[in-house]
Amino acid sequence: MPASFSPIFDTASAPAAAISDLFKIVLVICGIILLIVVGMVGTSLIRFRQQTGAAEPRPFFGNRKLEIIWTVGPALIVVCLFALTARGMRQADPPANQEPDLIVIGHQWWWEIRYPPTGVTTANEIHLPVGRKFLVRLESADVIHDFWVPALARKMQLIPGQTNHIWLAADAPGNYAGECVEYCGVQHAWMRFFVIAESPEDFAAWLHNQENSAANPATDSAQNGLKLFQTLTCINCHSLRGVSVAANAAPDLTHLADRKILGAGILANTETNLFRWLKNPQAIKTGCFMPNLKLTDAQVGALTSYLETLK
Ligand code: HEC
Ligand SMILES: [Cu+2]
Repeated sequence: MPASFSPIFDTASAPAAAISDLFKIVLVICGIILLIVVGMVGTSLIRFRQQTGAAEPRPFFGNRKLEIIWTVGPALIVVCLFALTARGMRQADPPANQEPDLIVIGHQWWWEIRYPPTGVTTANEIHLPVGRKFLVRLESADVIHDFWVPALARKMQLIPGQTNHIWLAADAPGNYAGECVEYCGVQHAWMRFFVIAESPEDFAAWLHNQENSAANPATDSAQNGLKLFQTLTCINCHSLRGVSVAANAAPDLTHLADRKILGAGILANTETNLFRWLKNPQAIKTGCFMPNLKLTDAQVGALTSYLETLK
């Protein structure tokens, strides 16, 4: 896989840093409170334990000084945490009613990624220019999913019939791992994606290439593959811009060979793995919504050689 899972301590954007700071501060405050409570309980246990022959200890009620301390102290802590939370929310929540730079649609069990002004559609891989804040609109095609790139942004649910928004930005180039964090069915664990943050020039070049229609098949085998693609029901589910448009029931394959992963992270996108996937996706991602089409090795070979040309 292109990158390892980023813990939330290793952030690369202002909103993620604000959330991470809040988490660390809460952790420290709670740690201190835990030590105080455990320390006092421990001390009481030892100091006031039963002494042989001693009388019952004298109970006492009320202590204004202590009561003020334990009321005002926690109230101040809560006010500080509230302020830090408000700061985190302001950093992480974009204004409503603005045109999004990016639309992410959750499907069982993959991510549809759209760049609205351009018509570019891809899957399981978000490209992002370093240093720019992208407004992301989140939608769901079926059940509730949850979008999370720990190093870059807050978590946000994708809810059927509703749109949610977040900021997505990266301060440094890199591959940032993301995943679905709301149980959404049998292959929830394999609903992963990557945010690829790159220089504005590289991003522009990538986007420009994505705007192209699917490459024309150059070899006989690829030509044969395209024919099979059009006759073996693939086109009912998958779009190939320039060839045919489906209802987005499945990942857009126009530039499949340019992507790093297959099946939302379950396989690296290599020729061998693509062959294995087409031969029987159910053996690889059991329960996913691509059926085993029981293709022959020759058919799979031709399809693979065609799809491998879709850079
Ligand atoms: C009934 C709909 C359906 C049909 C028909 C179908 N697929 Fe799929 N395909 C899917 C779905 C859904 C996925 C995503 C699976 C997942 O990751 O959970 C997928 C995934 C893929 C992927 C991996 C894409 C990626 O970015 O991860 C490839 C490649 C692919 N299909 C090729 C084909 C080819 C070639 C055919 C025809 C032989 C075909 N599919 C027929 C629904 C379909
Ligand atoms: Cu999920």
